[in-house]
This record gives sequence, C-alpha cells and structure tokens, in this order.
Amino acid sequence: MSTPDISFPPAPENRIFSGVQPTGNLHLGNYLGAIRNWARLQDDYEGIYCLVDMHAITVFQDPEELRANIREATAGLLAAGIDPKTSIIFNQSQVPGHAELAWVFNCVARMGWLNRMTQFKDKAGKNRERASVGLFVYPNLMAADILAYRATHVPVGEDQKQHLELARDIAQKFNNDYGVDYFPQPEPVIQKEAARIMSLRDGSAKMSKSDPSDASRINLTDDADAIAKKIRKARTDPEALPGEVDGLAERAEARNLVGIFAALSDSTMEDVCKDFGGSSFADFKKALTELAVDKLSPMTAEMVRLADEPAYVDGILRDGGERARDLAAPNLKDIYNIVGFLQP
Ligand code: AQP
Repeated sequence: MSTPDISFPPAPENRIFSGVQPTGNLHLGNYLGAIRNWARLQDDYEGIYCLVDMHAITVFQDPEELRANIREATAGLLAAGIDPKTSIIFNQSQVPGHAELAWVFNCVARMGWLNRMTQFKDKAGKNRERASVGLFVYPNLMAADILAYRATHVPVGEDQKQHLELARDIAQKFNNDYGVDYFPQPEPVIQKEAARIMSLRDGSAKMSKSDPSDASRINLTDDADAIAKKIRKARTDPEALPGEVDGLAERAEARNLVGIFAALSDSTMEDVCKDFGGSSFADFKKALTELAVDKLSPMTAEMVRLADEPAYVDGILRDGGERARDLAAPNLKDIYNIVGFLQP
C-alpha cells in the first residue's frame, strides 16, 4: 500500500474533548467525576464539551424527553462554570463528522476488541441479543467524538478508561493501516479523588442516571431538603469512621461517603479520616450534608434559572455546533482522502 500523497496540518497540542449523555438526572458522579473537572481545565486547554445525544439513543429515548434533557444537561454544564465563550458546548448530532468518522472506525475496530468492553456487558446484561447494535459499537462512536477533533486529552471518569484505551487502539491501527501519522494518541485526564462515585444505596454499583432508585444518587437539580434526606438515608455500616483510609477497606458505602466529602472539599480521603476518625456516621452525615448543600445549591439555582431560558440555551448550542463543525469538517476531508474516498 502506498502512503497517500497528501499533507495535513499538525494535530493541535492541548485540545480536550469530553461528553456526557443527555439522559436526564445529571448527578453528583457526573459532576465530581467529569463536569467539574471540565470547568477547571478550560483555562489550560481548548475545551470541546459535548452533549452526546447520538450515544443516548443507543437505549431508546422518548424524543420530547431527549430534547428537554439536552437543554437541562447544557444548563448543568453552564452552571458548573463552563464558559461557552472560551469552550465549545454543543450537542453531538449537530456535527455530521461524528457519525461519518464512526463508520470509518466501525471498519477499523475489530469485533474482538468490542467484545471485551465491560460497559456493553453491564448495560446489555443478560439480554445481549436484544441490545441495540449501536450500544455494541458505542466505543467506536466515542473514538470518533474525540478523534474528529484530533483531541489530545480526554477527561473521563474511571469507568470510561477502557473506552479511551480502545480509542487509542483505533487511532494507532488507523495510522498503521494507512501509513500515516494523522491521529494523536489521546491521553486520559483522571483525577484521583472522585474518580468513581458509587450509589448511595449500594457501594458496589456506580452512581448512575439510569438507576431506577432516585435515592441512589444526588441529582444536580435536587434541593437542600432532598440532598439532606438522601444523605441521611445513605447506606453505611454501624462502625464509627476510621482515623486512617486503610480502615475503609471492605467498607464500600463508608468509603464512598468519605470519597464524596474529600472531593467536595477539595481535600483527600486521608485528611477526611484524620478530621472525622472516631465520629459516628450520624455526625459525619450532618457535616457532609452541610458541605454538599453549600457546594451544590448555587449550581442548582442556576440550573433552575436556565430552565426558564430555553432560547438562550439553544443559542449556546447553535453557536457551539457551528464552531465544532468548523473544526471537524476539514479533518473529515483529510480522513476521507487518507482512506481513499474520491472527493470530486
Ligand atoms: N458514578 C460516577 N462517578 C464518577 N464519574 C462518573 N461519570 C458517570 N458516572 C460517574 C462520568 O460522567 C461522564 C459522563 O457520563 P455519561 O453520562 O456519558 O455516561 P455514563 O458513564 O454511562 O453515566 P451514567 O450516569 O451511568 O449514565 P447512564 O445511567 O445513562 O449509563 C463520564 O466521563 C463518566 O465517566
């Protein structure tokens, strides 16, 4: 195979891409594990932040609810401090390059690679035969989301690490197959604390939008009373808090609450154990409630305000969509050329 006789601009140096599914119930895990970090990174990186509506429909979504959830999630990103002038905020379906590149990647990725994805196994459950094909190839679309912009960094939660590794494998295989050095190897940006927030009802399951129990998560739209009630009812064990993190081994629920406290207070689990070692969970939960309400209520208030401003939110998405299309379109042209698609 001959190397294509075309030149292309170098990949950007500090470009971040990340996304969240607009499937309703944006929660504390999404915030601490992802969105808060996006807002913090926007000064050092060119941020492209996406409401991944095409990923959302891998599981059926009611169209009216999906539209409302896209607006609500956009409000969540804005309320968390992402500046739409500095960063790009848009919904995925506005940029055809995502779907176009995903098709190319469907032809690059191997069945064996996708068969190993644990999230598909978790989400498809026992009913694998009835899962959508989209759910199976979800990681290829995620690779396309990142690489359509030749993004260099991806802030993801711990749970998305395997998908990011797949995106790196796809980038590498594409470059090898076509004899080019086109795609960068996107690097994860993972924070230590809050990498994975677990359900308040079950320390072995991650906090998730689709958990049928609302008590399992703190939604970003929950008011102070709801937050207090959920923390009060959060599962723990009868023992007091340990003075050292090692004392949290085998105590998944306790560990989760300590992790949430550490993340919300920008400290470490070690420090939280030092401060609260010997306290009962009843006392610790009071302190956690105070902290959570203090940190989350300004965001909730802003989300409530933006819920009354749909035209403003739509304007942000429209502007972001245009800017994202302008970045992706020339890359897709390069990619189609590399692949050998005749573009007369
Ligand atoms: N529990 C979590 N702890 C830390 N980070 C989390 N993220 C999600 N849950 C947690 C991070 O949030 C970003 C956006 O996630 P997503 O909505 O695109 O997909 P998801 O991981 O499938 O989230 P959910 O809440 O579990 O949604 P459903 O129930 O719809 O599947 C990602 O960076 C993710 O790591």
